[in-house]
Amino acid sequence: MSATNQTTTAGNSHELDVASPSVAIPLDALAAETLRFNDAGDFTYPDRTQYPHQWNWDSAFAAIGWAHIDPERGFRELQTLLSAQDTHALVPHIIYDQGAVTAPYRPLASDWGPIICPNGRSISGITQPPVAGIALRYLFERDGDNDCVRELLTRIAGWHHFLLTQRDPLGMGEPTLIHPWESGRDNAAEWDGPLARVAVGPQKLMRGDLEHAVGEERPTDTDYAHYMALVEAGKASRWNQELLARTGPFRVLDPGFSSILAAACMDLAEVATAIGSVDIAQTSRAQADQLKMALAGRADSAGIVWPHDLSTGMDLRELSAGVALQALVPGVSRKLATRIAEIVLDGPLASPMGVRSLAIDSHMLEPLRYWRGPVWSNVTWLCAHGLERAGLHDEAAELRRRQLACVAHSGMREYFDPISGDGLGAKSFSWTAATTLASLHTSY
Ligand code: 2M8
Repeated sequence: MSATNQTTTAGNSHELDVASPSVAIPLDALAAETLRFNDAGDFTYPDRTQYPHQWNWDSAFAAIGWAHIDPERGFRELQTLLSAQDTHALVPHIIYDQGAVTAPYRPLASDWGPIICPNGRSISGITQPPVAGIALRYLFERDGDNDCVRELLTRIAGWHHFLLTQRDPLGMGEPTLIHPWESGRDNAAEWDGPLARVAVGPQKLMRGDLEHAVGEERPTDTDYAHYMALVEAGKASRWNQELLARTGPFRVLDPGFSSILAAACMDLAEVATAIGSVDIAQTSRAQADQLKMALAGRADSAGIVWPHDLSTGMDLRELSAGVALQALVPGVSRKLATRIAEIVLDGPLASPMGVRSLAIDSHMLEPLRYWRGPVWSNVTWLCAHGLERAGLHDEAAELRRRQLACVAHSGMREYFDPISGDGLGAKSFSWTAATTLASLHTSY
């Protein structure tokens, strides 16, 4: 650990570069400062240098963080995100910031083709884990009078409907993901097989990420060639979402994404009930039930649901963070929640720093490479959130303790070495800060 990264007690004091590297500040102040540092006014950059646009699930986590500093600002974050909804009701994974002045992020807005959302901003053609519904309830419980709740509710309900209709042409009961980026866990080991079958064209590979990050900690050139081939395929179809989900080159079910969606549907139902929006409450509750049944219907004998390749009909049996996120499914059985708690606290996904992105005994494990080894604060927080809701309070508290110990050790980094806890990737990362605030202020 470098001298500027030295910490004292977990949750108390820390030294980390946000603006000035040598100033020790308390963890909650550091987290708040990190969000403010990345604040673009109406949305929060994941990290203003490396990711100079608005990302979907990053914004939802940021809103959860803003709930502890400035709930009004949190609602505005969700409004900015949801106002970028396209004509399908898809909420895009990236909303480009025309004013971004740093080195160009790739893919460029133009790489997606001429897709512009109704409010004139350039967007990507794919989506990301629908954490926004979880964030809306989180904010609502802290500032229920906000005028924009009803509109946000309607927009998120529209997005969930899109995911469970156009993105489920085969009637699986879960959305089909058409790009690994949609899972948010870009280079997760489970996507290697389906990705390898995607034909790669002759396009010249342009990467912006390596200007900011070490190659060993990022997806490989081969990954990127496939990612860009999928962007080309989507563009060629004019982002025909139903067609891509039915016959596209990459089609998977992700228990992580589906479980987040199930939790978001139930959270939406709670908010809708509270404000008397009966139709959305009923529909959202039914969607949460549908997802729960669909997941249970393809569980193995221990109740674990695996990622699934719709092109081959085969499960992708990699024990990853996506599998652990099943803790979020509303009404998850005590038995399954306990099994997941064992896996993330003592088993193959356990680390003193939180939840590993890939099992310690996987032959694909690369402890420093992005989503195939390191610990991520947002995943650890989501798992704790699910276990808490499932009634496993001690286990949830232990996960939060590890999450906070990790950031106390290394600051608001993007991801962390699962053994040493040393920080990796971007240095001032918004969702690390946001989920730190959420865990510091937890009172269930
Ligand atoms: C990472 O993904 C982007 C592509 O969307 C990238 O690597 O450039 C992922 O960690 C994703 O989950 C996250 O939303 C995004 C911005 O933080 O970065």
